[in-house]
Amino acid sequence: MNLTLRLAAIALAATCAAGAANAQFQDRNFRLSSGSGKDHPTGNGIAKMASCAQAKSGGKMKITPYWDNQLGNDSTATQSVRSGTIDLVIPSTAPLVAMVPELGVLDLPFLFSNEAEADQVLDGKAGAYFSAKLPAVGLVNLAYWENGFRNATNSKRPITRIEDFSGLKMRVMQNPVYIDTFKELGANAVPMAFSEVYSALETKTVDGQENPFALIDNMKFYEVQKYLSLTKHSYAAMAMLMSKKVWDGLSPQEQDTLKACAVEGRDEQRKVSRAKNGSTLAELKSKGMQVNDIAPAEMARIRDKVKVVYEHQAGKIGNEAMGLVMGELKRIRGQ
Ligand code: TF8
Repeated sequence: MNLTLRLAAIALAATCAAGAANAQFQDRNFRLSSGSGKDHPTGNGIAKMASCAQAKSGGKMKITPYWDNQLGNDSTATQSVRSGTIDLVIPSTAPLVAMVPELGVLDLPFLFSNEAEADQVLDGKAGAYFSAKLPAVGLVNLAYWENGFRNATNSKRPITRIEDFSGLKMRVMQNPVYIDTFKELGANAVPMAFSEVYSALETKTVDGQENPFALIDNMKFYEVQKYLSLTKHSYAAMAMLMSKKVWDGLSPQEQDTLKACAVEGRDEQRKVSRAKNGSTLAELKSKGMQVNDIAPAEMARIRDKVKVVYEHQAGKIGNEAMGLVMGELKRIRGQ
């Protein structure tokens, strides 16, 4: 075959391959619901995920975020994703225990000592175990993202020891482990959707709440909370969830692209979240919050007091999930 014909054949093959590749991608514009604002590290992650999807699909796969609970809070937006009216949502895993009680193990107080432990548990076989339970409730977990280590804020007093929790009306996520933990600390635990927290703090319906620095800053809680006490009492994960109804209608290439790009977004969001922790805490101080550490002896008393939550909640969580996560932590810690 002469050179011209060979070059034409190569060009034709390349065009067909490109065409076939594009045929694997349809024009999509996925709507994504986020409870945080655009300036939260979740915004960095979603930007990365969206640009990745665009690049890998020849511009066909778009992801459009809706911020600040516009499409509903963690629970209601997740219900909309289950029904297929919204394509994606990134809630904390905590409210998901209503559908998958095993996830409650992730909410146990002081479970993780650092982000590295959280990443290894969530991105390993334990995380896969929880993700495998989600399709049955109409959800596909593309990747675990980070909310972060949670600290307590309130408008009444610094929390320097367990007794300071006594009588505080503390908003908590709608999750039995958080309710139990704050009851054990002596607070009046008030479960409430995230979208209602700012006004509840402003009107003094509740005295305090608990969240990572990034959300305290992003939601401007410093405007209605004087005290930030560095309890670091739990690590909250988020999950990048897609509607199974939508997922099942995608080509294998579209599914692979979404998973790969959700992981790219996860890594970016975790990186930004951790890099900004120090500067965000400084920002909260500069915005008027009185920040206090808790003496090691008092932290030991707090940790000791909430240990019983593990026993209280083990029945709902189940031995399989408890055993899996505790076993993973023992392995990671070389115990
Ligand atoms: C909470 C959670 C939520 C997050 C997300 C930003 O306290 O931390 O804020 O899951 O909506 O409810």
